[in-house]
Amino acid sequence: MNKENVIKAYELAKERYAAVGIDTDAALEKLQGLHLSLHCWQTDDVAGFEQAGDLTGGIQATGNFPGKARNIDEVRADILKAASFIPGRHRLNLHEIYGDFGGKFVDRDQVDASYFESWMQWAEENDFKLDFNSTSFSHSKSGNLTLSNPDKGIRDFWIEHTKRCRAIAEEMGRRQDSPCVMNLWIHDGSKDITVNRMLYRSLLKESLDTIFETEYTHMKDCLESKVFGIGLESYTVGSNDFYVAYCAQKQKLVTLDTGHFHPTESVADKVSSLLLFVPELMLHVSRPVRWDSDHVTIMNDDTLDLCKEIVRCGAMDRVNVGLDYFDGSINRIGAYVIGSRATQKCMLQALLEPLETLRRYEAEDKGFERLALLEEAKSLPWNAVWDMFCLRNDVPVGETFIPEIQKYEAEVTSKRN
Ligand code: RNT
Ligand code: ZN
Repeated sequence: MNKENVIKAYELAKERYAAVGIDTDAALEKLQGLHLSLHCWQTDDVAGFEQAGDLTGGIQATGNFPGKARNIDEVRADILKAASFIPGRHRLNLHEIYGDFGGKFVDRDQVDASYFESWMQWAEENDFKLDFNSTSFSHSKSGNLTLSNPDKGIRDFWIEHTKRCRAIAEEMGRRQDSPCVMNLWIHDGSKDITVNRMLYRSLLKESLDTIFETEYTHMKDCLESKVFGIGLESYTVGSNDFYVAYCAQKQKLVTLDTGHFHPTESVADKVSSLLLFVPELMLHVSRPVRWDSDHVTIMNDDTLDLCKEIVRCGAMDRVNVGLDYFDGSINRIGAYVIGSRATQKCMLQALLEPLETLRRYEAEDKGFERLALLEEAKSLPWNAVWDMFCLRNDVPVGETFIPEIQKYEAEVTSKRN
């Protein structure tokens, strides 16, 4: 990509945006402050390093594109490779099953921060902040119910696991001098009609109350709902209503996974409502397609609307933006980069919106003018601003990352078996 042309195009775009009252340099600075939480599980289809077993718990990765990461070194190498094509500095979102267990089996109720020591060091060396997730799936005690299981033994096992995960997150947050956001998603649900909706939900509430007894200062808890899981289609214990109410009452963060709602439901619309009642949000930006909630994020209306709402609410500092998709059918590092850059592109467009003028039109009841500017804003030269962002961050501009990823595939990932 010709550097001079990128700069020239940016100067023109800057002028064009100034005409609608937008300072592109200010927008770029704000975009620089967006630190995506990259989901480590995109590197290996949510396999982790605990033991070789099937992915269970209502989630599934399809596709068998060769070259997925097989161990901790490969996961780390792939993350660094992906990050080298994503402008800006980012966070890494770890799942408990990605601990450094040194080849031995460490059960989930035995895990502690020592198994994440090497991750914390790695993160520091590579300028990543860590986020964390407890893991309820892919375990012999996962079944259909974990924290809401009527069997006290099983419930206590998962309570212990989750408590330990919070302690790990606290340690990560303390060490990195930035709160570690810990997400709790459990798959608990039922394939067919249940006559015990209240029982399981009251057990989940009780388990959560126990888990949250310890107050921490370096970590933040967030809770993720889901509309249904694969094989658990009729009932989800941790539904949207359940967690929205719980988080509002306990002042916890709500996680919005964009793949976890009814197809016509707007996730963007939830931002302003929730932020009036809960301290912050965590996002799992994804792309639902039919039954799958985890296709690679792209720059579509859903993601654009979501980013616009965050900016319109003035809430960039109250929304933690993470990604959550796993597509095993294409180059995984490429997928990582596509979704990350798409999310950033959407946020950039949100930051370039001529909001002041739009709001003035609205206040003056000028409906035509508002709609006209919204429409025209769609074709303002945001892409030139995006290219400049890539250039300034020293990452490939435009599609030039494609051959780079092909090269890594030829030299590294295709050699894995
Ligand atoms: C599953 C949830 C959850 C998982 C990760 C692996 O539907 O979205 O966030 O994707 O915890
Ligand atoms: Zn998710």
